[in-house]
Amino acid sequence: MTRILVTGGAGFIGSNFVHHVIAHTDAQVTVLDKMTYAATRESLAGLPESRVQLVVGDVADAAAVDPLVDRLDPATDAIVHYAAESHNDNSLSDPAPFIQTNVVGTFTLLEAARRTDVRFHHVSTDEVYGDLDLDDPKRFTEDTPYQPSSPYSASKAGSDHLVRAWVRSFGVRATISNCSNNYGPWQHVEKFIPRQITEVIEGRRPRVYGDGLNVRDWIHTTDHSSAVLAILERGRIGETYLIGADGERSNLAVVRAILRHFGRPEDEIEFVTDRAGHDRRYAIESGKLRAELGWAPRFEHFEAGLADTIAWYQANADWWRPAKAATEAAYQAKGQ
Ligand code: NAD
Ligand code: TDX
Repeated sequence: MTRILVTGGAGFIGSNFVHHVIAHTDAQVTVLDKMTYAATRESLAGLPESRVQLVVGDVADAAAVDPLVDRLDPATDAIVHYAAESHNDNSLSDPAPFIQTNVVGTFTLLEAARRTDVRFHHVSTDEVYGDLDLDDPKRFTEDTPYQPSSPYSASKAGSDHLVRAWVRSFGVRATISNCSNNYGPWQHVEKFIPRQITEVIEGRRPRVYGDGLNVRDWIHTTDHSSAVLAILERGRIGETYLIGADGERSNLAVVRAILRHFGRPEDEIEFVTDRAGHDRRYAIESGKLRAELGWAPRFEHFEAGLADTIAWYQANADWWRPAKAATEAAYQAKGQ
C-alpha cells in the first residue's frame, strides 16, 4: 500500500489512525477533512510533512473528493473512511448534518471508488445493531440484524447498507468494520469519558444520564487503529469485521473509576436528564477479527488505559478548555 486517503483524519479516531499508519507502514497519507468543530489540527502535529498532507474539504462534495481519488493507484492505494458527524446527542438536536455527511458523504466516496476501482474501507459503529438488555447473554456479531435507535446510528446503518450494495451490485472492493466505544487522547469533551474527566478537573461533579446502568464496551482508540490497518491489509473483500476489546462497563462504573483516580468520593455524581431513546447496552463479539486476522488489543486493562487518558487531559487543558464552556452551555440548556 503506497497512498491512503483518510477521510476525517483530523478527528479523534482518524488522527490516531494516521499516526498508526505513519509508525507502522511506509505509506503516504492524504487526509480529507472538513475541519468541523470536532476536528483538531494539533492531533496531526509532528507528523512528517513528506508523508502526510491535509486537504480541507467535504466528503459529500464530489468536486473535493474526485481529484483526490483520481490520484490513487487502484493496484496499491486505498480510501479509509472515518469522516462523520459522530455524536448521538447532536443528532437528536439536529439530524440534518448526519444525513448529509454520513449518508451522502459515503455515497459520494463510493461513487469515486466505483469509478476508479480503488480499495475502500468503511469505518462504522456497533450502534447500527441497536441495543441489548443488561442481562442478555448475547453479544453483537457480524450476523446481528440492523436495528439502529438514533438519527446518528440510523445514518451510520444507512452508510453501511450503501457499502454492501456497492460491493454486491458494482463490485466495489470494500470492507466494513463496526467498532465499540473508543476512548483515549484527543476525544472531544462532548463525549462521555472526556466530559467526566474534565468536569472533575474543573471541580464539578460528573453528569450521568438516567440511572447510569447503561453499558458500553470500551476500546482504546489505538487498538481500533491497529484493527482497521489489519483489515485494510489482510481483510477479505466484501466482509464485515466487528472490533471490540471485551471492555463492558456500566457508565456508573466508569464514572466511579474516574472519581477514585482523583481521590474523590464515589457518590459525587450528578444524575441528569436521560438521553431520548438511550441505548441500554452494547457488547461486541470480536472472534472473527481475532481468528481470521490474528488481531488482539494491546490495551487489555481498561483502568490502566483510563489512567493514561486522564493524565493526557490533565496535561492538555490548553487544547480542550476553549471547547469546554460552549459544550457545557449546550448541555445545560437541555438539562444535562
Ligand atoms: P469525530 O467527531 O471526533 O471526528 C470526525 C471527523 O470527521 C472530524 O475531523 C470532522 O471534521 C470530520 N468531518 C465531519 N464531517 C465531514 C465532512 N462532511 N467531510 C469531511 N470531514 C468531515 O469522530 P470520531 O469519534 O473520531 O469517529 C470517527 C469515525 O469512527 C466515525 O465514522 C464514527 O462513526 C466511527 N466510530 C466512532 C466510535 C467512537 O466511539 N467515537 C466508535 C465506533 C465507530
Ligand atoms: O454526559 C454524559 N453522560 C452520560 O451518562 C454523556 C455525554 C454521555 N452519557 C452516557 C450516554 C452513553 O450511555 O454515556 C454513554 C456514552 O456516551 P457517548 O460518549 O455520547 O457515546 P455513545 O452514545 O455510546 O456513542 C459512542 O460510541 C459509538 C460514539 O460517540 C459514537 O460515535 C460511536 O459510534
